[in-house]
Formats: sequence, C-alpha cells, structure tokens
Amino acid sequence: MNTTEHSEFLSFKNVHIHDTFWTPLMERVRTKVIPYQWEALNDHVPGAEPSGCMRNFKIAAQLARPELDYGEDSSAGHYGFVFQDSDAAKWIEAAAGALAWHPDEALEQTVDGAIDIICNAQQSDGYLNTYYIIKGLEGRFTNLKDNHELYCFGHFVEAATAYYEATGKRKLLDAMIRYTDCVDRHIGPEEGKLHGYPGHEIAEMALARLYGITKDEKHLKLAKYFIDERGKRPYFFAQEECRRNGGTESDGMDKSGDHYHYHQAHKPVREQSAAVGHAVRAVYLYSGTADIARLTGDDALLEACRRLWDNIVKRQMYITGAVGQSVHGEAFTFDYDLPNDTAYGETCASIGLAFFARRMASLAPRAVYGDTLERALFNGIISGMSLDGMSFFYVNPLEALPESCGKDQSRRHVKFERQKWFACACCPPNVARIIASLGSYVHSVGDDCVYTHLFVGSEAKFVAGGKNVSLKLETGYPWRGHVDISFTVDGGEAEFRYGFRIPGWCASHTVALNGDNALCTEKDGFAYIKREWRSGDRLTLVFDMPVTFIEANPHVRENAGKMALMRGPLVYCLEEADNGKELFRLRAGFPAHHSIKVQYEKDLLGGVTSVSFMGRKLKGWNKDDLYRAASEAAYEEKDLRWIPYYAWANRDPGEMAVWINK
Ligand code: FUB
Ligand code: ZN
Repeated sequence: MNTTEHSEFLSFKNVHIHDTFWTPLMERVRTKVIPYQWEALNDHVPGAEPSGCMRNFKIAAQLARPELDYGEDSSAGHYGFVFQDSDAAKWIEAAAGALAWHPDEALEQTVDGAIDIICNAQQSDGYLNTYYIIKGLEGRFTNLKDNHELYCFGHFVEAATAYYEATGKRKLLDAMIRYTDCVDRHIGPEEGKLHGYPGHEIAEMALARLYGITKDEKHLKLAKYFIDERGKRPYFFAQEECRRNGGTESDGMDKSGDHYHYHQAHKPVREQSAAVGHAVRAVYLYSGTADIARLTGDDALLEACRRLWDNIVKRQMYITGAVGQSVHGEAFTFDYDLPNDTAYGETCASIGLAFFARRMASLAPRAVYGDTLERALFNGIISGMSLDGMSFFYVNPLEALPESCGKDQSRRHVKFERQKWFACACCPPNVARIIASLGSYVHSVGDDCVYTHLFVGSEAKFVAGGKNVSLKLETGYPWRGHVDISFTVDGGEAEFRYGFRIPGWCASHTVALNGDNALCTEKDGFAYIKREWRSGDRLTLVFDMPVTFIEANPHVRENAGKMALMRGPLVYCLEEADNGKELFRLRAGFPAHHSIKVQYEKDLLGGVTSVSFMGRKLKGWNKDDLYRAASEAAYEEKDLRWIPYYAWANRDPGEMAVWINK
C-alpha cells in the first residue's frame, strides 16, 4: 500500500464554513431542523409520527413509566423500531456539528440533558440499548442479524466522538468506551465469545473514529474483527438463528450465502466485488472497510474497496449520487439497472456514499472521490430535505408522476411531497448530521501535501511544513466556478505541496498564483503546486461551468434516447410548476449553446440558477388513439425551464423528470 498517498480530513472543528450556498443550509439545520427534530424525538410534533425515542431512554433509565398510551406497543414499554435509539444518536451528532461552528449555550444544555438521560439508562456493565433494557436483557446479543444492536451502538459511538470533538466533553465518550468494552467482552475471536458482526453496519467506521481519539488498539481490533469475520463460513447469522431456535450451531452449517446478500455477509469482504443488498448497509460497510484498510495498511481490503467503489460509480449509481435502485430490500440490484420512476435512492444511502467517498479520498487523492462526494452532496443528499428544513424525502426518485405513485403498488414508495417525519426516521437526522459536519469533508492533510476536495467557502487551520497555516477559500460555487484561495502562514514560509481537485465536470480551467499563470503538475484529476507558501499568497481557480447535456451508458436501458442536464456539480430537472403536465412528452432538441439562458433567480426556490431553452413538445393527440403513425411534424416548440434537482418538490406538488427525450 502506498501510504504516502494517505491523508486525514480536517475536523469540522478546524474548518469554519462561511459559504453563500452552504451557510444558509447549515443555519437551517441549526436553527430549524435540530430544534424540530428534538421535538420529534420527544413526540411533541402535532400530526407527525410519534418517535418514542427519548421516552424509551427515560423508561430504560427508570425516569418514566411504560404504561402511557403509545398504542399497541405500550404494554411492552419500548416504542418504535428496534433501532429507535439511533435517531437520538444522529441528533446529538448533528447538534455537535452545529455547536462546533456556532456556540449555543441553550442547545448545548439540551444536548447535555439528553446525554444525562441516555447515560442514566446505561447498565452497570456498560450495555446501553433501550430495546433490550426494556424488553429483557436476556435477549441481548442473540440476534445481531436483525435487531440492530450494533447499529445503535455504532451510531452512539459516532455521536460520542462528534460531541467530544465539538465540545471536549467526555461524558458520552466515556459511556461509549464502557459500552465498547461490553461489546468486546461478548464478541470477538476468543473462545467463549460470539464470533459475530453487525447485521447493519456502521460500528466498523464508528470504532475507527473512536480509535482516532483513544488510540486504544482494542477499538481498532474490534472494528477489524467485524470486517474480517463477516461472510466467513459457517455463517454466523445462520448459527445464531439456530441457537435462538433451540438448535446447535452446527445446524446452520449448510445455509447458503444467498441468504446474506442483503447484509453483505454472503462472502468475506476481501472477496467482494459488486455492491449488493441493502444499500445503506453496503455503503456503511465499505466506508468502515476503507477506514480499516488505511489504519492497518491492508492491501487486500483496499483492493476490495476499489472494486466495490468502481462497481458503484461505474455501474450502479444514479446521476444524482443516489444509490440502491430497488424498494425491495432497499437494495442494489444489478449493473446498469437504473430505473428513474421506481428508484429508491434512500437519502441515507447517498449519505453513506459520501462517507465512502471521503474515506477513499483519504486513501489516495483521486478526483473521482471528491467528484462523487460533491455529486451526492449537491444532489441526492440535500434533495432529502425541503428548503424550509421542515419536511423530508426518504426516497429520491429521478422521475415523479403523482398519479402513478397513488395507483401503482410498485411505485407506492415514491412520494412527490416531502413528509414531516417517518415511523422509520433514519433519513432526517442523517441529513442533519452530514450537513452540520460539512467542514470535515473539505480538506485533508497528508505527509507533505494539503488537499482540497470540495470547494466550500471556509477558513481552515492546520499544520503543514512545520508551521501553522490558515487557508481561506472564497467562492460562488455551485453557481459560479470561480474559487479564490488565500494562505496565511504563522512565522514566515512553510514548504508543502498544495493539491486541489479539478472537478470531473470541468473541461477547461485556469489557475493563477498571485495574479500570474501558475504552473501545476496534474495527477489523477488533482492539480499540484509545491512551493514555500507565505502569508498573502493567493490562488485563483476558474472552472469553466457551461450547461452540459448528459447521456447515460447505452446499457442503462431506462435512459436510452434520453438526456439529462448538468451545470457544474448540479443535476437539473424539469418540474410541472414550470413546464406543465406530461413532462414525458417533451424533447430537449439540443439547442445551440448561445440560445441557452442561464439566469440566477434570487426569488426562485431560495435563489437558484435556472436554465431555459426552446425544446419541443409532442402536439395534441386524440385520447382514444392509443397508437398512430409516427411523424416528426407532431412536435411544437416549447420553452423548457430547468431547476436544480435538489430544489424539486418545494412548490405545488406535481410531476418531475431528470431525464427527458433527446
Ligand atoms: O435499518 C435502519 C435504517 O432503516 C436503515 O439504514 C434504513 O435503510 C432503514 O431501513
Ligand atoms: Zn434513511
């Protein structure tokens, strides 16, 4: 493994964002989403699905009684999904990110209060999962496959590390270290322990992050064990099922791997090469695998990550960075199968893809990782949240026809209006936590090089060339491709290489250093300048950002004869609100470039750059003729107005399409 290519992303603590695009979004998360979600976790949102999440912690901590009226589940005391705890963890993580850029005593007190309740529920041996605490501890660690114990554990480890990073407070961190010890006492390679691993991955990357703080080898070892053990024969999931049913472990010996594609446990991770199964689980696993590959220098794991990465981005990813094509199992399907109107594209899955991209970028500076990261962020992730921050998409289709969503079972999962909350509320707090921690996706620092992966207005502080350096990035991205980067070096010069990603969508760019053309070396889509940087040095990057018509690989049968539109990192779409009904009757017609109108509209959808040009529309048709002779003359001119995909479904509900006929 070429460890000289490794780098570590700066923490959100060290990258202060002030960006024309992202700051309003982050502020929305801080001032609206986080308070709203706190209300939701406490069942205080009228008309929304109850969560039961904080109430479960109170019952587990014996601070509340279980018999309050929560419907059928109330007799058993625990309300909601087995993984309800994870919503609180994600909320804490989001709050941690927000506190890092905007100190807020009241919010911090609320989080501290939540942590007190959560820690009160912790058992004397460190165990902390409300489902089993309430339902009976004898059941714990008996169904790792389905019951999300290690998923909730992983989310809490993530929350604890984030809150510690943001505030320096250790209460939750120490609680999670104790919980890790507890898990470690029950699961591992030693005789007498369960040779198991998570049914829903995340603990792998969470433990890697914990190790980053504690440097305790035990934490890294447990994460590595989860990766190494997964998919080995005989299958642990089969064995635990037999044990639950009163059989012996050997009863599960003959179960085939086909049962475990959903969990990516059909074969050892090192042997996997195609993304399969539940998409969120998959991308979380690959993210954790990339962490362990880097931290342990394991080439076989790195190769597996590269194969899985290629399979996703070259064959199974939507243009929006959505992944997981099918509602059945919320899962990947097969290469080039990318249906637009039945797409699943769970918001959490795009978030997981961003996690994976960040980790792959940490392993080697290749532009494709940052390209994918920004593709997911600017499109499939933020489409998950309304512009007012008060409603959310779980599923992110690339085409919506309201009538079909209501009348066709196979499209029931597709919504054309965002919802306030969900019984399974994994996505809203996940969007909040990634946006709140955006600072940790911008730059990474390696042995002799500092890399910029995302162009986000910000001020970053780090050590390079032995000096304290601050790097200020100013940009009008994603509307304009102009980026100014200025350096401040404490105490003279600092020699290091500085590399920035040349976005994959950009065909032509210029780089100036202190006003003069700069000579850069380029490798894998990064441009590099090595010099003694000093205060006042300024780089000016100009990325040409024309409107681009995109085709899909011809194997993507759903997009045959169709095109999509991008400008910079943004994918665009057509909506009924601008273009009328029956978007499927439209044709783009490839206008000459000069007749494309690109216009920043400050009053449209919170301020967006729209794209308009004259396309064509199939003219009237007698409703009683199901078929007729085809004719080019049947088309009339039609002005098409495109808006960024992330902003769809923020006006009157209606149709939407990303891909239309050429
Ligand atoms: O299983 C926990 C979460 O719920 C998953 O990550 C989501 O896909 C949803 O199924
Ligand atoms: Zn989700």
